[in-house]
Amino acid sequence: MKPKILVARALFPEVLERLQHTFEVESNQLDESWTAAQLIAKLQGKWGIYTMAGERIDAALLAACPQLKICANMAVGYNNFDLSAMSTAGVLGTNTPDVLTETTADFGFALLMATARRISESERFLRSGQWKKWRYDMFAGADIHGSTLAILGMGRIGQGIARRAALGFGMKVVYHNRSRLDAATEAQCQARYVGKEELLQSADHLVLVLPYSAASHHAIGGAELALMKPTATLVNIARGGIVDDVALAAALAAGKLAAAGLDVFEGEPEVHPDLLALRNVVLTPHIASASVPTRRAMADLAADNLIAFWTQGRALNALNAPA
Ligand code: 8YV
Repeated sequence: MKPKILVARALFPEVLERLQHTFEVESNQLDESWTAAQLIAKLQGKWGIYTMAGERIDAALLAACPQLKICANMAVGYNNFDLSAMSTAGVLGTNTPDVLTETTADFGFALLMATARRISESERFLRSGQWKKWRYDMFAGADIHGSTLAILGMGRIGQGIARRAALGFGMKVVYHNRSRLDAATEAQCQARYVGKEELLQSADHLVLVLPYSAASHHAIGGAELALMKPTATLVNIARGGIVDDVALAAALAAGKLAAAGLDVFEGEPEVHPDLLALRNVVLTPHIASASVPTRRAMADLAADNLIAFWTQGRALNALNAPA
Protein backbone atom coordinates (compact mmCIF):
# COMPACT_ATOMS: atom_id res chain seq x y z
CA MET A 1 0.00 0.00 0.00
CA LYS A 2 1.21 3.50 -0.84
CA PRO A 3 1.93 5.78 2.14
CA LYS A 4 -0.22 8.91 2.42
CA ILE A 5 1.23 12.38 2.08
CA LEU A 6 -0.22 15.90 2.25
CA VAL A 7 0.96 18.62 -0.15
CA ALA A 8 0.17 21.76 1.82
CA ARG A 9 0.09 24.31 -1.02
CA ALA A 10 -0.49 24.46 -4.77
CA LEU A 11 2.31 22.80 -6.73
CA PHE A 12 3.47 22.22 -10.33
CA PRO A 13 1.01 19.56 -11.66
CA GLU A 14 3.94 17.57 -13.14
CA VAL A 15 5.55 17.32 -9.69
CA LEU A 16 2.25 16.27 -8.12
CA GLU A 17 2.04 13.56 -10.77
CA ARG A 18 5.53 12.34 -9.90
CA LEU A 19 4.56 12.14 -6.24
CA GLN A 20 1.42 10.17 -7.12
CA HIS A 21 3.57 7.31 -8.54
CA THR A 22 4.88 6.64 -5.03
CA PHE A 23 2.31 8.12 -2.66
CA GLU A 24 -1.39 8.50 -2.06
CA VAL A 25 -1.46 12.29 -2.31
CA GLU A 26 -3.89 14.77 -0.79
CA SER A 27 -3.08 18.13 -2.38
CA ASN A 28 -4.18 21.73 -2.12
CA GLN A 29 -4.29 22.90 -5.75
CA LEU A 30 -6.85 25.56 -4.78
CA ASP A 31 -4.12 26.97 -2.52
CA GLU A 32 -6.49 27.40 0.42
CA SER A 33 -5.07 28.89 3.61
CA TRP A 34 -5.40 26.41 6.44
CA THR A 35 -5.36 27.17 10.15
CA ALA A 36 -3.04 25.13 12.39
CA ALA A 37 -6.08 23.06 13.47
CA GLN A 38 -7.10 22.38 9.84
CA LEU A 39 -3.53 21.36 9.00
CA ILE A 40 -3.52 18.92 11.92
CA ALA A 41 -6.88 17.48 10.79
CA LYS A 42 -5.58 17.00 7.22
CA LEU A 43 -2.42 15.33 8.53
CA GLN A 44 -4.25 12.52 10.31
CA GLY A 45 -2.95 9.22 8.94
CA LYS A 46 -0.30 10.95 6.78
CA TRP A 47 3.27 9.63 6.64
CA GLY A 48 4.68 12.81 5.13
CA ILE A 49 4.01 16.46 4.42
CA TYR A 50 5.30 18.62 1.55
CA THR A 51 5.61 22.17 2.93
CA MET A 52 6.48 25.57 1.42
CA ALA A 53 8.10 27.27 4.43
CA GLY A 54 4.84 28.84 5.61
CA GLU A 55 3.53 25.81 7.50
CA ARG A 56 4.72 25.72 11.10
CA ILE A 57 5.82 22.26 12.26
CA ASP A 58 6.11 22.36 16.05
CA ALA A 59 5.72 20.17 19.13
CA ALA A 60 1.93 20.69 19.32
CA LEU A 61 1.42 19.61 15.69
CA LEU A 62 3.79 16.66 16.07
CA ALA A 63 2.00 15.44 19.21
CA ALA A 64 -1.30 15.53 17.32
CA CYS A 65 0.09 13.71 14.24
CA PRO A 66 1.88 10.58 15.52
CA GLN A 67 2.05 8.91 12.09
CA LEU A 68 4.04 11.75 10.53
CA LYS A 69 7.63 10.76 9.66
CA ILE A 70 8.92 13.44 7.26
CA CYS A 71 8.40 17.15 6.50
CA ALA A 72 9.90 18.15 3.15
CA ASN A 73 10.23 21.92 2.72
CA MET A 74 10.32 23.40 -0.78
CA ALA A 75 12.72 26.10 0.45
CA VAL A 76 16.29 26.33 1.63
CA GLY A 77 15.20 28.21 4.79
CA TYR A 78 13.51 26.05 7.41
CA ASN A 79 12.68 28.39 10.27
CA ASN A 80 9.12 27.02 10.04
CA PHE A 81 10.49 23.75 11.47
CA ASP A 82 11.13 23.23 15.18
CA LEU A 83 13.95 20.81 14.41
CA SER A 84 14.61 19.79 17.99
CA ALA A 85 10.92 18.93 18.54
CA MET A 86 10.99 17.05 15.23
CA SER A 87 14.07 15.05 16.24
CA THR A 88 12.47 14.16 19.59
CA ALA A 89 9.28 13.06 17.80
CA GLY A 90 11.28 10.96 15.31
CA VAL A 91 10.35 13.17 12.35
CA LEU A 92 12.82 14.03 9.59
CA GLY A 93 13.04 17.53 8.09
CA THR A 94 14.46 18.23 4.63
CA ASN A 95 15.08 21.40 2.58
CA THR A 96 16.16 22.35 -0.96
CA PRO A 97 19.69 23.83 -0.87
CA ASP A 98 21.98 24.56 -3.86
CA VAL A 99 19.36 24.55 -6.63
CA LEU A 100 18.31 28.13 -5.80
CA THR A 101 21.68 29.66 -4.95
CA GLU A 102 22.51 31.41 -8.24
CA THR A 103 18.93 32.53 -8.97
CA THR A 104 18.60 34.03 -5.50
CA ALA A 105 21.99 35.73 -5.80
CA ASP A 106 20.86 37.20 -9.16
CA PHE A 107 17.77 38.57 -7.47
CA GLY A 108 19.76 40.04 -4.58
CA PHE A 109 21.73 41.94 -7.15
CA ALA A 110 18.62 42.99 -9.08
CA LEU A 111 17.03 44.34 -5.90
CA LEU A 112 20.23 46.12 -4.93
CA MET A 113 20.46 47.83 -8.30
CA ALA A 114 16.76 48.75 -8.41
CA THR A 115 17.05 50.24 -4.94
CA ALA A 116 20.32 52.14 -5.32
CA ARG A 117 19.38 53.47 -8.77
CA ARG A 118 15.78 54.29 -7.76
CA ILE A 119 14.21 52.29 -10.57
CA SER A 120 10.78 51.61 -8.97
CA GLU A 121 10.45 55.15 -7.69
CA SER A 122 11.24 56.67 -11.07
CA GLU A 123 8.88 54.28 -12.86
CA ARG A 124 6.04 55.25 -10.50
CA PHE A 125 6.83 58.91 -11.33
CA LEU A 126 6.74 58.27 -15.07
CA ARG A 127 3.58 56.12 -15.02
CA SER A 128 1.69 58.70 -12.98
CA GLY A 129 2.30 61.30 -15.69
CA GLN A 130 4.62 63.49 -13.64
CA TRP A 131 7.53 63.47 -16.14
CA LYS A 132 7.33 66.87 -17.82
CA LYS A 133 11.02 67.70 -18.28
CA TRP A 134 14.54 66.40 -17.62
CA ARG A 135 16.52 67.73 -14.66
CA TYR A 136 20.21 67.32 -13.75
CA ASP A 137 19.47 65.65 -10.40
CA MET A 138 16.37 63.72 -11.41
CA PHE A 139 16.38 60.35 -9.56
CA ALA A 140 20.13 60.55 -9.01
CA GLY A 141 21.01 57.59 -6.79
CA ALA A 142 24.06 55.75 -5.53
CA ASP A 143 26.71 53.98 -7.62
CA ILE A 144 27.07 50.24 -7.49
CA HIS A 145 30.41 49.82 -9.30
CA GLY A 146 33.45 50.61 -7.20
CA SER A 147 31.41 50.95 -3.98
CA THR A 148 31.65 48.84 -0.81
CA LEU A 149 29.23 45.94 -0.56
CA ALA A 150 28.71 44.57 2.94
CA ILE A 151 27.19 41.10 3.22
CA LEU A 152 25.73 39.82 6.50
CA GLY A 153 25.52 36.01 6.32
CA MET A 154 28.05 34.41 4.01
CA GLY A 155 26.56 31.05 3.06
CA ARG A 156 26.13 29.85 -0.51
CA ILE A 157 23.87 32.76 -1.56
CA GLY A 158 26.06 35.39 0.14
CA GLN A 159 29.08 33.97 -1.69
CA GLY A 160 27.18 34.12 -5.00
CA ILE A 161 26.42 37.79 -4.41
CA ALA A 162 30.05 38.47 -3.46
CA ARG A 163 31.32 36.90 -6.69
CA ARG A 164 28.92 38.99 -8.78
CA ALA A 165 29.94 42.13 -6.90
CA ALA A 166 33.70 41.67 -7.07
CA LEU A 167 34.05 40.14 -10.52
CA GLY A 168 31.22 41.90 -12.34
CA PHE A 169 31.07 45.33 -10.71
CA GLY A 170 34.52 45.91 -9.21
CA MET A 171 33.01 46.34 -5.75
CA LYS A 172 34.97 46.03 -2.53
CA VAL A 173 33.32 43.21 -0.61
CA VAL A 174 33.31 42.87 3.17
CA TYR A 175 31.33 40.26 5.07
CA HIS A 176 30.36 39.13 8.52
CA ASN A 177 29.23 35.63 9.38
CA ARG A 178 28.97 33.31 12.40
CA SER A 179 32.13 31.61 11.18
CA ARG A 180 34.84 32.94 8.91
CA LEU A 181 35.25 31.34 5.47
CA ASP A 182 38.43 29.45 4.64
CA ALA A 183 41.13 31.43 2.84
CA ALA A 184 40.48 29.81 -0.56
CA THR A 185 36.75 30.68 -0.50
CA GLU A 186 37.51 34.21 0.69
CA ALA A 187 39.94 34.62 -2.21
CA GLN A 188 37.42 33.25 -4.72
CA CYS A 189 34.78 35.72 -3.47
CA GLN A 190 37.36 38.51 -3.08
CA ALA A 191 35.72 39.17 0.27
CA ARG A 192 37.27 40.41 3.51
CA TYR A 193 35.97 39.29 6.92
CA VAL A 194 35.13 42.13 9.34
CA GLY A 195 33.30 42.52 12.65
CA LYS A 196 29.61 43.43 12.56
CA GLU A 197 30.22 47.04 13.61
CA GLU A 198 32.82 47.64 10.89
CA LEU A 199 30.52 45.93 8.39
CA LEU A 200 27.70 48.36 9.13
CA GLN A 201 29.96 51.42 9.23
CA SER A 202 31.75 50.69 5.97
CA ALA A 203 28.70 49.65 3.90
CA ASP A 204 27.68 51.69 0.89
CA HIS A 205 25.26 48.82 0.36
CA LEU A 206 24.31 46.18 2.93
CA VAL A 207 22.79 42.89 1.80
CA LEU A 208 21.26 40.50 4.36
CA VAL A 209 21.44 36.80 3.54
CA LEU A 210 21.54 35.11 6.95
CA PRO A 211 19.11 32.41 8.15
CA TYR A 212 16.38 33.42 10.58
CA SER A 213 16.52 32.05 14.13
CA ALA A 214 15.97 33.41 17.65
CA ALA A 215 19.61 34.53 17.51
CA SER A 216 19.17 36.56 14.30
CA HIS A 217 15.81 38.13 15.31
CA HIS A 218 16.17 41.91 14.78
CA ALA A 219 19.87 41.52 13.92
CA ILE A 220 19.29 44.89 12.23
CA GLY A 221 17.40 47.27 14.51
CA GLY A 222 17.63 50.94 15.47
CA ALA A 223 21.11 50.64 17.04
CA GLU A 224 22.57 48.88 13.99
CA LEU A 225 20.93 51.28 11.51
CA ALA A 226 22.39 54.21 13.46
CA LEU A 227 25.89 52.91 12.63
CA MET A 228 25.26 53.04 8.88
CA LYS A 229 26.02 55.88 6.47
CA PRO A 230 22.99 58.08 5.65
CA THR A 231 23.80 57.45 1.97
CA ALA A 232 23.69 53.65 2.34
CA THR A 233 21.27 51.13 0.83
CA LEU A 234 19.93 48.08 2.70
CA VAL A 235 18.66 44.95 0.94
CA ASN A 236 16.92 42.05 2.74
CA ILE A 237 16.40 38.81 0.81
CA ALA A 238 16.76 36.58 3.89
CA ARG A 239 13.70 36.45 6.16
CA GLY A 240 11.31 38.87 7.76
CA GLY A 241 12.18 39.38 11.43
CA ILE A 242 15.90 39.76 10.76
CA VAL A 243 15.20 43.48 10.32
CA ASP A 244 13.08 45.48 12.76
CA ASP A 245 10.72 46.87 10.10
CA VAL A 246 9.44 49.72 12.29
CA ALA A 247 12.99 50.88 13.08
CA LEU A 248 13.91 50.60 9.40
CA ALA A 249 10.92 52.67 8.28
CA ALA A 250 11.79 55.32 10.89
CA ALA A 251 15.44 55.46 9.73
CA LEU A 252 14.38 55.77 6.08
CA ALA A 253 11.81 58.48 6.87
CA ALA A 254 14.36 60.44 8.90
CA GLY A 255 17.02 60.30 6.14
CA LYS A 256 19.35 58.18 8.29
CA LEU A 257 19.48 55.62 5.49
CA ALA A 258 19.05 56.39 1.77
CA ALA A 259 16.96 53.45 0.58
CA ALA A 260 15.92 49.85 1.18
CA GLY A 261 15.05 46.91 -1.06
CA LEU A 262 12.93 44.34 0.74
CA ASP A 263 11.77 40.94 -0.49
CA VAL A 264 10.79 39.66 2.99
CA PHE A 265 8.83 41.22 5.84
CA GLU A 266 7.89 40.69 9.48
CA GLY A 267 4.46 39.05 9.44
CA GLU A 268 4.35 38.70 5.62
CA PRO A 269 2.27 38.78 3.51
CA GLU A 270 1.30 41.81 5.63
CA VAL A 271 3.67 44.73 5.04
CA HIS A 272 4.01 47.40 7.72
CA PRO A 273 2.12 50.53 6.62
CA ASP A 274 5.11 52.74 7.52
CA LEU A 275 7.13 50.94 4.82
CA LEU A 276 4.31 51.16 2.27
CA ALA A 277 4.16 54.91 2.79
CA LEU A 278 7.82 55.50 1.89
CA ARG A 279 9.05 56.51 -1.57
CA ASN A 280 12.61 55.24 -1.08
CA VAL A 281 11.84 51.53 -0.77
CA VAL A 282 11.55 48.79 -3.37
CA LEU A 283 9.13 46.11 -2.14
CA THR A 284 8.76 42.65 -3.70
CA PRO A 285 6.60 39.70 -2.52
CA HIS A 286 9.24 37.11 -1.47
CA ILE A 287 10.28 36.19 -5.02
CA ALA A 288 14.07 35.91 -4.75
CA SER A 289 14.09 32.28 -5.90
CA ALA A 290 11.28 32.75 -8.42
CA SER A 291 12.70 31.91 -11.81
CA VAL A 292 10.68 29.21 -13.60
CA PRO A 293 13.55 26.68 -13.82
CA THR A 294 14.63 27.24 -10.22
CA ARG A 295 11.15 26.93 -8.73
CA ARG A 296 10.74 23.72 -10.71
CA ALA A 297 14.11 22.43 -9.46
CA MET A 298 13.13 23.25 -5.87
CA ALA A 299 9.78 21.50 -6.33
CA ASP A 300 11.46 18.40 -7.78
CA LEU A 301 14.09 18.29 -5.04
CA ALA A 302 11.48 18.45 -2.26
CA ALA A 303 9.64 15.59 -4.01
CA ASP A 304 12.91 13.65 -4.40
CA ASN A 305 13.48 13.94 -0.67
CA LEU A 306 10.11 12.34 0.07
CA ILE A 307 10.55 9.63 -2.55
CA ALA A 308 14.13 8.75 -1.50
CA PHE A 309 13.18 8.60 2.17
CA TRP A 310 10.33 6.17 1.42
CA THR A 311 12.09 4.01 -1.18
CA GLN A 312 15.66 4.04 0.20
CA GLY A 313 15.24 5.09 3.83
CA ARG A 314 17.53 8.07 3.22
CA ALA A 315 16.62 11.61 2.16
CA LEU A 316 18.94 13.74 0.01
CA ASN A 317 18.87 16.85 2.20
CA ALA A 318 18.31 15.67 5.78
CA LEU A 319 18.33 18.50 8.32
CA ASN A 320 18.22 16.41 11.50
CA ALA A 321 18.82 12.94 12.84
CA PRO A 322 15.44 11.88 14.26
CA ALA A 323 15.50 9.90 17.52
C1 8YV B 1 10.99 30.11 -1.14
C2 8YV B 1 12.89 30.95 0.33
O1 8YV B 1 10.51 30.35 -2.38
O2 8YV B 1 14.06 28.95 -0.07
C3 8YV B 1 13.74 29.81 0.74
O3 8YV B 1 14.12 29.76 1.93
O4 8YV B 1 12.73 31.88 1.04
C4 8YV B 1 12.24 30.93 -1.01
O5 8YV B 1 13.16 30.48 -1.94
C5 8YV B 1 9.92 30.38 -0.14
O6 8YV B 1 10.37 30.15 1.15
C6 8YV B 1 8.68 29.51 -0.39
O7 8YV B 1 8.98 28.15 -0.39
